[in-house]
Amino acid sequence: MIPLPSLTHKIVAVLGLGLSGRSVCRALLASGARVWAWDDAGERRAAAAAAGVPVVDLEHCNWHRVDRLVLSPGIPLRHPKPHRLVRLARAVGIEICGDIELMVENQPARRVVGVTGTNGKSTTASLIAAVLQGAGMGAQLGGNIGVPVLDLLPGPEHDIYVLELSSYQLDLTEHLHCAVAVSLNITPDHLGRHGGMAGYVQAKRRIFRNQEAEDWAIVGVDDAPGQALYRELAKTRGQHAVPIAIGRALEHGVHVQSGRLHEALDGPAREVADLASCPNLPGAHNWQNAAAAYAAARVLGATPEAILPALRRFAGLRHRLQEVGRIDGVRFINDSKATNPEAAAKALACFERIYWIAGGQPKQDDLDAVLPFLDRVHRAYLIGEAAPLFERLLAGKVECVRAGELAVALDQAAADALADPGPAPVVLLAPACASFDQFANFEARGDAFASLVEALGAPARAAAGGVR
Ligand code: UMA
Repeated sequence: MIPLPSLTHKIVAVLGLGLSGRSVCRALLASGARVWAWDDAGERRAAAAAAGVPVVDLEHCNWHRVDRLVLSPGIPLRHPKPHRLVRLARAVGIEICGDIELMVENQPARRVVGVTGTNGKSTTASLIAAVLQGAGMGAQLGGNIGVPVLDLLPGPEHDIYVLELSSYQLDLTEHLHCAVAVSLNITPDHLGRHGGMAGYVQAKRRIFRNQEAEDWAIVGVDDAPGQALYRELAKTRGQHAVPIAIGRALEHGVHVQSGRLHEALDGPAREVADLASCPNLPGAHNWQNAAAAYAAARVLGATPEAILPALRRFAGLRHRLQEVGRIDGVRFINDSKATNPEAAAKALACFERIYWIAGGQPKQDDLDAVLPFLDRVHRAYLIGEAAPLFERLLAGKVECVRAGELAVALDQAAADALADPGPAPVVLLAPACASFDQFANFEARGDAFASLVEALGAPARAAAGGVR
C-alpha cells in the first residue's frame, strides 16, 4: 500500500466505495488522514462501516471542513451531469481528484508508464509489465486493470509503475507525469460520460500532459484521432514521439506487416520478430498491443533479445480471447471484454467459422465495425437488451437466433457448432455491449460463460474417463 503523507491529519471525503474507493480509504486511514466515506449504495456503506471505515453523510456534512474530495472513476465528474456531491464540493472550492493523483502526489520520483486507448490497454499494460520484468527491470502493474494504484508496493523505488489508465481516471488527474505514455487507439466509447467524442479524445490526451523532453509518447496511428494526436505531438516536440502502425510500413516508429514486427527507432526499418511465434497474441489488434509494448520497452532501454521471449511467453488475459474449453474439436472463446462493436470486430477477425454470441446493454445504435467480418459468422445468438436492435441491424446479413439469456445462447451455439462438419468451428462470446443489463460486470459475464462451458463439457469428460 502506498502511504499518503500529503494528507495526514487532513479531512478527506471519499465518494464511491468500490474497488478504488476502498483502496483509497485504506491508504488514507493508514496515513493518519480523517476519512469521511460515502457511497450512494446502502450496502456499500454498510460494508465499509463494518470494515471500520468512517461513513459520513456527505449530503449534509460541513463541506467547509473538507480538504479534498477523492472520487471513484465511475462517478460522473462533468457529464451527463456532475454528481450532486461533486457540485457541492465545487461550490466551496474543494479540490477533486482520483486515486492516481494521490499516488503521483506522494510518489513524485516514481517512473510511470501509462497506457490508454479504447481497446487493448489491459493487454498492452500487462505485456509491458511482463516484458520489463523479463528484461530484469522492476515493474508493477496496476490501475484500470483491476489493481487500484494505491494497492501497489511503495518500494523498491526503481520499480516502474505500469498503469492502465481509463478516460475516467485520466479526467481525474492533473499532475500525472508519464515517462512513457501510450495511446493505442481512439474510437467512440463512453461518449455519454465525456459529453461526446471531443470530450473523450480530450480525456485521453491528458496522458501526455506534463511530459518533458526526455519522455516518450507512443501513439497508435491507425485511426484519425490517433493520427491527429501524433502529428500534433511530433510537431510541438515537447517529448519524443513514436508512431505505431499495423498493416503499413513506417519510416520512423514500430510497425507490423503480415504479422512481422519491424522497428525503425534509430535507423532504417528492420524486421525483429514474426508475431506468429506468440501464440496468445493473435489478430491485428494484438499486433498493435505487441508493437506498443515493444516500443515502450525499447525506449526504456530493453533489448530486442530481452523483449521477444517475454512476448512469446505471454499467457493472455482472462475474458480477452480466452479459450475456456474445447469439446470435440469446437473451441469456446470468452471475449467478454469486447464491450463495444470495435472490440467485437477484432475478435471476429481472429476466426473463420464462428457461432457468435452477442448482445447485452448496447453502447451505440450501430454495428458498423463488425459488418466486414460477418461472412465468418455462421449464426448469431442474441442476448440481453440489445437483441431486438442487433436482430434489425443484422437482418439479411447473418442468421440470428433471439436467445435472450447467455445459457440459452450457449446451448444453441454449442449444438450448432458441434454439428458443423467444417474445420475448426468456434463458439465466440464477443458481446459488443456492456454487461450491466444481465451481469454485475464483464468479468461476471465471462465467468458465467466459462462455467456454462465447463458444465457442457462435463458429460464428455466423464465418458472419456475424466480425460479431456
Ligand atoms: N457510485 C456512487 N454513485 C454514483 C456512481 C457510483 O456512489 O453515482 C458507487 C457505486 O455504488 C460503487 C462505486 O461507486 O460502490 C463504484 O465505483 P467505480 O464505478 O469507480 O468502480 P470501482 O469499483 O472503484 O472500479 C474502478 C474502475 N471502474 C470504473 O472505472 C467504472 C475499474 O475499472 C478499475 O479496475 C478499478 O477502479 C481499480 O482502479 C473497470 C472498468 O469497467 C474495469 N473500467 C472502465 C472500462 O474499462 O471501460 C472505465
